[in-house]
Amino acid sequence: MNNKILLILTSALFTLVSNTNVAQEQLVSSAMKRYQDMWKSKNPADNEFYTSFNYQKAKGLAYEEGVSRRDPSQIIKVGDIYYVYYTKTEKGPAPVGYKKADPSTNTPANTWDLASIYYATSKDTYNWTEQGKAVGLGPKGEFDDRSVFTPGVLVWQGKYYLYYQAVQSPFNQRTKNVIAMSWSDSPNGPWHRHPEPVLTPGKSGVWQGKELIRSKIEKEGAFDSLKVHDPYLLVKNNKIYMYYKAHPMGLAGDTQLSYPDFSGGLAIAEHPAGPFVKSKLNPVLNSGHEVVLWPYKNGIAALVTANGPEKNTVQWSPDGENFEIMANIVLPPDAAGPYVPDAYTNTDNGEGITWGLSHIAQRKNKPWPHLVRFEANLTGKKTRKFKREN
Ligand code: AAL
Repeated sequence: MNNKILLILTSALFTLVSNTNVAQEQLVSSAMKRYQDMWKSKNPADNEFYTSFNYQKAKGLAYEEGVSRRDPSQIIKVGDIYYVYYTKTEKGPAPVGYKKADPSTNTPANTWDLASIYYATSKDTYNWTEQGKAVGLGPKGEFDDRSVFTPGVLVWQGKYYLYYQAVQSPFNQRTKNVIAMSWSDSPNGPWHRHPEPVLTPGKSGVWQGKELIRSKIEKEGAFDSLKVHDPYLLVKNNKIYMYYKAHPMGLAGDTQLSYPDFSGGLAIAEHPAGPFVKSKLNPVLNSGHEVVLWPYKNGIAALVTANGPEKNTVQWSPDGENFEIMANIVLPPDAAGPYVPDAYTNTDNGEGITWGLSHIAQRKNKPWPHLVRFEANLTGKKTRKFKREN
């Protein structure tokens, strides 16, 4: 082989090899690019924000015909006793929807209408004893005369605070609700009703027409112009952080809205009675349903479920206001109330969560919501006992 041929062959080989390299570089799918660039931990099992969920019966709070038990609060531990607060309706007729729920017939519109807040205790976290009513309806004509439900609990300077949704009659699709509060010296009550709401919906939009339909608006309002739901309390920066679920007037599916149908708001106070000042960055979560958060390391983690483009994710934020998706999860608990050991300790090294109670919403053959126990591992510590991969 003369030198010229050798040169041609070598350069052809070089071109082939470099073209193959270029081709290989280009042959990266979007999924692989995300895998390489985005996922800090490539194996879900090594991602501290990833968990699967196990479910067990919550004895004493399980299915009961005619009775709705739902939306458990975070669980607190006082001495060696665990406490949970939740929405309960007394044994009665099945819900009939907003249109037929005439206040004079005492027929509920849904499984959280005409409800009160009850509480239960447990020593072993599996067997629960319902202790009775914590907070009932307010006087007729007041902001809480129709239903009080979805409690969140706060322990602050030796006192106990329950925050909850309160609805005044009549209850229909356009009813705006408030967040109310009652306090006590003991987790067992008696509870003292704070005379005014502590949080109200944001700047109003303008409804269209007189028909009581939530989707019809002429002008949109704030992200929380219709509902402030599911208060959830943590202590950060020595302040009371109240997260809540928000709905705007109108529905994003029907109108061009600037805000999601379901989002998460934050309001911060220095005292349990407020004033609660809404974050300028609201909404701080663009998806989710019942709001579930816990201190984790030097920030706050959130379980985002059920609704919105980022449903079924665990998110984390260093400041409690700017959340990022950290893991995708499946079969998360509905309306979880986790046991958060350091919810109110102002920690900057949050330890995470391992269990709690959640609800099973109404099903066709089992129309009454009830509570179940769940387990997770969102502590960053791997255990052999708990499987972290599905
Ligand atoms: C819940 C909460 C609110 C809703 C309904 C009862 O889980 O998000 O309270 O209104 O569902």
